[in-house]
Amino acid sequence: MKNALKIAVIAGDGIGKEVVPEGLRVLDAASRKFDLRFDFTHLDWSCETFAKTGKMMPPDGLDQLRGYDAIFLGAVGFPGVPDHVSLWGLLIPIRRAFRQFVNLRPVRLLKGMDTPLKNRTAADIDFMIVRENTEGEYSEIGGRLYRGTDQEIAVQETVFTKQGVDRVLRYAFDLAAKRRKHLTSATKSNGIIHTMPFWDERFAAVAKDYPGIKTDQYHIDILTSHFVRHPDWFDVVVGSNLFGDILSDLGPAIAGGIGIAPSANLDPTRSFPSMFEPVHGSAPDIAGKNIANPIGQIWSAAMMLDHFGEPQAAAAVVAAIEAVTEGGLKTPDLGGKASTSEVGKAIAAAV
Ligand code: GGG
Repeated sequence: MKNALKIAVIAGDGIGKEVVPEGLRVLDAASRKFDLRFDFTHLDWSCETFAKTGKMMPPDGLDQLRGYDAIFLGAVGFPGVPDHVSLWGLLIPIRRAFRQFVNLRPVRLLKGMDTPLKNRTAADIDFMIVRENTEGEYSEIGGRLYRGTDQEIAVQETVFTKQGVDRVLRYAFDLAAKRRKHLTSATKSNGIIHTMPFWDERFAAVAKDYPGIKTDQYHIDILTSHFVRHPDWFDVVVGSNLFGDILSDLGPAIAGGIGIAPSANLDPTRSFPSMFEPVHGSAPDIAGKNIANPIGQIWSAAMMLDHFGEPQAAAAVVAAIEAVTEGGLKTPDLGGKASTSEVGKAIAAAV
């Protein structure tokens, strides 16, 4: 038997509390099948905690997380706590403190899933979005002046560093090298006059080290159109923090919806724990009804298994998801009637 992998579990808010147990159920099934051991520690860090303590996590929260092999997170945000408070109080500090500079978000039309795009099949929709995850447009630099007056000013600085841009570009090129050898860059260097031309310059410079990779770049506006009209053009797509965030909601929308979308916040150097979470948020409108789709969370668990060096277990979980969707057991967001726990149990059984 292998050593236990220590996983910090933060279910968070809203449907996070419903989909995380299904992710854990499937991880338990995978551990039995593949002789793995997981040691889960549940951390009750959420908007509820904020309401009680004024903080999303304890002051030593990041130090507590440092010793884990990974973090398995559900969703963050709930009415009553402003979204920027909940995000900057939990998710973003974790990504930054643990240098999770890659947010990897697969877009793939799984078996049994419908795409809203006419005449498209699984062969057309299979790409990876690499989102820069620690700088860019998500920056604390800026401020507000003259609040509440007619002269009120809000300023927000975007930060691109050579080190930060190059490392995420290199990750994307390396990933493309293992796939279909094609990398697309999301830019907006016509309108954003300083940071985006810099991003393009670095993309061209790093590309010189990867002569075997075909490259192209599109302004973000037309790129969104191409995702819909030509999803088959893409293999790996790399974008800044904001562009990657937007593209990775659009991508899943063509592959069955945001409820199935997984993500991995990776520190590729493995100096710190990486974090695995569905792309979706806490969805307060459907929270507490046992109808949320657990697939995004379960697929994120598969990405965590991959990160742990267990590709067979990861593939088995994805195959189990596909067996269940192909069998027609689906939550209401996919047009079905199944509950969150029914889908989770079926996927665990299929593993
Ligand atoms: N699954 C985590 C979650 O709640 N995400 C919602 C969200 O708004 N995330 C923002 C981000 O990924 O930057």
